[in-house]
Amino acid sequence: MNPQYQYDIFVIGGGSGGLTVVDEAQKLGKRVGLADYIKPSPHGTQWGTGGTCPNVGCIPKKLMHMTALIGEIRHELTATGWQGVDPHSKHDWNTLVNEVQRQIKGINKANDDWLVSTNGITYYNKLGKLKDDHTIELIDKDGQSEFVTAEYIVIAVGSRPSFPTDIPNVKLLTITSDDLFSLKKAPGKTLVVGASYVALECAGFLTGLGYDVTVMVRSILLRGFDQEMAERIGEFMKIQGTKFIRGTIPNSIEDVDGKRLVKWVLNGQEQSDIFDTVLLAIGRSADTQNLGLEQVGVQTNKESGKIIANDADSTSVSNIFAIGDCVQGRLELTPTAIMCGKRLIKRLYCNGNQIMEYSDVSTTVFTPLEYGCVGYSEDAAIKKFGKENLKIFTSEFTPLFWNFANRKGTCYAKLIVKKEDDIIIGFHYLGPDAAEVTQGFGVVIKLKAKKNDLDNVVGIHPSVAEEIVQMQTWK
Ligand code: FAD
Ligand code: NA7
Repeated sequence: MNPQYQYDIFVIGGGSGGLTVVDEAQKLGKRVGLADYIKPSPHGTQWGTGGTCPNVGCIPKKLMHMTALIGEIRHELTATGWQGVDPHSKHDWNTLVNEVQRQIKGINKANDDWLVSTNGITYYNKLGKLKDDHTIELIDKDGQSEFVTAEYIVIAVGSRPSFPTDIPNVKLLTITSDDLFSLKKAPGKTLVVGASYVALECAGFLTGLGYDVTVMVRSILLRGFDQEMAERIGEFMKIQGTKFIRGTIPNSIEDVDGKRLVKWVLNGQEQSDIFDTVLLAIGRSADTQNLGLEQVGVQTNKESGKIIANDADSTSVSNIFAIGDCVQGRLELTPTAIMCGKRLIKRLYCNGNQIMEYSDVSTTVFTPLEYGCVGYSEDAAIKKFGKENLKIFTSEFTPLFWNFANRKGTCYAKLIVKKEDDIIIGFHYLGPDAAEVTQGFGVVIKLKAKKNDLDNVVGIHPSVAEEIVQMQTWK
């Protein structure tokens, strides 16, 4: 303990990464300070403790996705003799929002209780700003400031939805994921702008809940993901009723009697349509403005505003660290922010030497047909190793229970294997319960398993995951 400072470690931002740092440090008896403050969205949406994941990210997203999947099962219920189920029954948005918000409030309360009752943690519901390399200014909602000092400072301020700069009033004419999960009025006919993770997930569950949904795609679906899988996701979403406009972006968005008139140009022709809601999901920017970074000498990427940190999470100022979504080049995922925070504390206080590894991280896109993957995409593997040096195994299949109500579409799995040593470097699965299936195979890939190892595994029958240990056909 360095008596020169009030805190051994002070964390700015109480999301997935920041709360982990706080927890790990307090368990070691450190004097820990935390500032967490939520700036409202342009529509005034605000939320409680825990950061993006439980309030406006993973948790409400997954709850709404699950709700859409439950709706899909109405058809199987009817087909298998369950009485009193109407496969065409309508969904009530407000009931869902209330339930989602009830669950979120439960998480907020657990966080609040823990923050105020745990010895060693001092929690400030205030905006943090660096004053010098050991001093943080804390500003409350009325603009009143106080100053605290710390030996180490960890910045974990996350990211917020981006907005286009060339559409007047865009922030008030559109909503983002910051507003969607607590939206008071059903979204109705919705245009989703963007074609990545958040856009496709939201479009998928809104379609599943019965809304008329169009996705406006600037270029490709799911940049950075395996493109064959991405196109298959798009095809499945189309079968479910989501519409796609590809190769354009909105030119203008106007208010017409409370609705949104959106205009765009496609193949040289101006087109337009009226929507009840425009949901922007065009990426996220680091929440680093007004953090005093420049003044203290913490370097950022000029374009993204994200903080530049090395493998050991150290910024250009040696006692200031940065973790999670606000760091340039990191995967924007909750479990990576959490593991990064754990390892940082181990290195700072427990002679740990493990840095966070971002390769071979399993992830799942919760589109109506879920997509889980780990390792190389086919495109990236070909670029790195050459097509002639790879074996790409694929399997197209239909889950047994889909036959009850003749669900349309197919599932698909892919393994990318190096010919040289038979090691599996890419796993891709598009089908039910992708997160559950992929988590296990994530371990397999991390341990550098060979295709031959999978060939020697006895499958579980009947299951969808058995498809993966039975793949014999390669492209
Ligand atoms: P955050 O969780 O964003 O926390 C940062 C905190 O710092 C916030 O509370 C913020 O208000 C606060 N803050 C900001 N500036 C200041 C300041 N100056 N002073 C004080 N406090 C400040 N990840 C997954 O792994 N799985 C998913 O399924 C998934 N789904 C997602 C769905 C959506 C719609 C979104 C938006 C994200 C999703 N993510 C998902 C990503 C995941 O939520 C983030 O990667 C994760 O929350 C990042 O954690 P963090 O600690 O870096 O930041
Ligand atoms: P991403 O993954 O950064 O994707 C942004 C998407 O928005 C992508 O499809 C972009 O198309 C598109 N985009 C970007 N700018 C525009 C404009 N101006 N107009 C229209 N479309 C645009 O962001 P997400 O929000 O999906 O996800 C961020 C993270 O949050 C993700 O990693 C999850 O962990 C949670 P492009 O391919 O660049 O043409």
